[in-house]
Amino acid sequence: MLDSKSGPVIITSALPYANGEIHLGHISSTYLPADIFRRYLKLNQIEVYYLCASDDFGTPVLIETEKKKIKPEDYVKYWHDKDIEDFNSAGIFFDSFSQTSSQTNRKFVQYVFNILRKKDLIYQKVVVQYYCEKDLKFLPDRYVVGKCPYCGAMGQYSDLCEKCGRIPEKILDPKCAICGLPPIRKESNHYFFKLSNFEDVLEGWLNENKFLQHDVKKYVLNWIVEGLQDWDITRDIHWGVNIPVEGNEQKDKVFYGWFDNHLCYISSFIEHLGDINKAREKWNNSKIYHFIGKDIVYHHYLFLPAIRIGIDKEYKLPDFIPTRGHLMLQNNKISKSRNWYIGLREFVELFHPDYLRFYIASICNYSQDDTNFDWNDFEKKINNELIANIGNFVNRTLTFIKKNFDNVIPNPKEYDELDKKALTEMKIIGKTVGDFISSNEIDKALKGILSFSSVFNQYFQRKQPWKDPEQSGSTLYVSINAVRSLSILLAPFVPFSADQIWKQLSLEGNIHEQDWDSIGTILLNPGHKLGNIEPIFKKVDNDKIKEQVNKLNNR
Ligand code: B3M
Ligand code: ZN
Repeated sequence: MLDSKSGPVIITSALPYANGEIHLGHISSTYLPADIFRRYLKLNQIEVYYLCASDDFGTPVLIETEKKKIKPEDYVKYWHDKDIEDFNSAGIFFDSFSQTSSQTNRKFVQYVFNILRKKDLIYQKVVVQYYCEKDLKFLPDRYVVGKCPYCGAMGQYSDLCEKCGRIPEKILDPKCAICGLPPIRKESNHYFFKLSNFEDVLEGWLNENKFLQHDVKKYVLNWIVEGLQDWDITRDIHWGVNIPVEGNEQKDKVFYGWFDNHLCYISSFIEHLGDINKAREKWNNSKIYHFIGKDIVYHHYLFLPAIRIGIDKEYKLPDFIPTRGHLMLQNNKISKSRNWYIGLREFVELFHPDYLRFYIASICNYSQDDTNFDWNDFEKKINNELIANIGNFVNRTLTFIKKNFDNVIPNPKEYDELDKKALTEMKIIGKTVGDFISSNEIDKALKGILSFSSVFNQYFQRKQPWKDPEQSGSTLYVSINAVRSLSILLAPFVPFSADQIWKQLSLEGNIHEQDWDSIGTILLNPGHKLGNIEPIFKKVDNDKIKEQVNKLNNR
């Protein structure tokens, strides 16, 4: 169990490629779960750092900038800045959102490479690569398109078939992605990282670490049994971190994006603290969480730990790698190229960001299983759960006090059995929900909050305060305190609305700086005057939902 005595926590989310907008798939697989966790830790007075960055390198960025005739630096900066804006609009805030192309990261990557090289974990090998004789360049990864050898789909990248999701061993009928001519094969000298040296130590680490998800661990261990291949960590392009080899500028060869991007988790922390020694010490005294989607398990469970072990654990390995499945959209795989996705920005312009957070949290299970965004289910969950359950309890309590007690919390009378039972519920709910958030089960945590709220709706219903308002002091006193508890419980999930409840309660301070432990305590006293009362939530309109479904179907 985490508490303020267990030391700092560092959270990272997979770095988004600086090559397109953030969509709901991203939010569901890593950013929202991580943000909810961060907010919860803050409410528990735990020192927490949420780090992320734009993933600036790689061939897709370069191809786009060549097409658009703009500088890669400008292009990635545009996406970097836009990502921050989009995340913030959904209530997702980072302590640091850097760039893999930052000077700090470049320097750190070269530093790590030099250590690995000294330790003989790097070697050079000549590989045969595609080369375009018209464009005079090597054509790594996405620079080659062709026919997928598995499903026969045309126009697929040499490093990924978007149709069947497989990685072609050798693409058929290859063409240069820039000019369309067939490339030739040409030799190039590359650097390799000896991942194969690490089979035993990785196996040991995976077996020892009891916090990693079992289902993921199982198939990663299987990969080790099948044997790990050394990694080609260089590419023949000019956009990336330069390879620091003495007397050899290597201008046309840079590190592969997957060599440098995960190192940015660490370098962004160094940059954030502004002092490498402090950063190293704090990193090593923290619990480390890397939140990821299931498609980058290989990189995070094998490659990343191997490199950290390779530099003698100068920076400790992750304690947790919360790994989630994909978000489907209306039961179909999200795909940007097929235009089957919903952008984050697009969504928050249509509906309140808390609706998105609530809905995603409610369907976001802590496993490899995919989950599904469905517009009708969204409407149902928001209207029937967030509004008819939570919103109803909050609003009926507040309006009752406004109407019958001139907006002032009444004095309780002697408690009856129902009051006492309700107060007991209040005492235990913080721990129930908190335990679920701690173990990353945000969907279950949210269910706990909903059942708390529905218990209080029933309580209110059974007490029938409207029958004799003058005698209803206890009911309203207990209920209004439950509203306060509810607002803190909700703060990690629907931060904007929780803040609104807090304001209507006319409570002092920032709700996001309250104490989670206070959820079980009666802190609102008789005589306290409430603020301006109005409904927190607005129902989702069915016509608006139909419009969205139609829009998707006509894409
Ligand atoms: N930029 C995005 C992805 O493959 C990739 C993550 C990097 S995390 C170090 O999901
Ligand atoms: Zn070409």
